[in-house]
Amino acid sequence: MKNPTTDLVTAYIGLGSNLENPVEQIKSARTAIAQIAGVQELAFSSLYHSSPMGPQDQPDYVNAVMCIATNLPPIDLLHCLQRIENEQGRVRKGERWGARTLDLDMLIYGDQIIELPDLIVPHTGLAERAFVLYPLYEIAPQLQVPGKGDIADLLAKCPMNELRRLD
Ligand code: A4P
Ligand code: MG
Repeated sequence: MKNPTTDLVTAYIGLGSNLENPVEQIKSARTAIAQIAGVQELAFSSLYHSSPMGPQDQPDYVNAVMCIATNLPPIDLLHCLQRIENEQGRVRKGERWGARTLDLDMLIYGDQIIELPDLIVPHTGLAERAFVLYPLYEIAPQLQVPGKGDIADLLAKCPMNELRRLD
């Protein structure tokens, strides 16, 4: 029988910020995610500088990807991520893909494909976004993305364009 308190799933979180000191926003979010009850950090990518996808009249982004082990169900994990976004001053102005202090996307949750009204996993657009694929590949080069295939194959089809690694 399954024991929900001990069954750990490997999940990947995409972090993005382009307001109010993005590097510090990403570092604070990393700490906050690692402190969620039921979450353990397994790996964290380099930070990447990226041009905005969407409206161009906004600052460039800092992006990263974190790998965690968790026993939280996916919806509970999403709510924890949204709480951290709010605590770090995320304001939703209704503009699609607008500037934000912090965006936390659940990229992958184990081998699950989830299609709920409030949660799509793997995250929409994951396979086409350089600012997701390159940091993800850095920490999980063997990853099979559920429903989409080998990360190395996805990366090979996605030009790096203006993405660059910080540090
Ligand atoms: N939602 C559904 N699935 C998920 C998931 N897997 N993870 C829902 C997180 N949330 C998920 O999100 C809108 C709704 O998506 C939520 O209510 C949640 O239930 P949001 O954070 O309120 O709004 P958003 O992030 O503006 O919307 P969206 O469409 O998710 O945008 P993206 O895809 O997150 O893109 N450019 C660069 N260079 N780097 C970036 O990181 N990010 C975005 C936002 C735009 N341009 C960017 C970047
Ligand atoms: Mg988002």
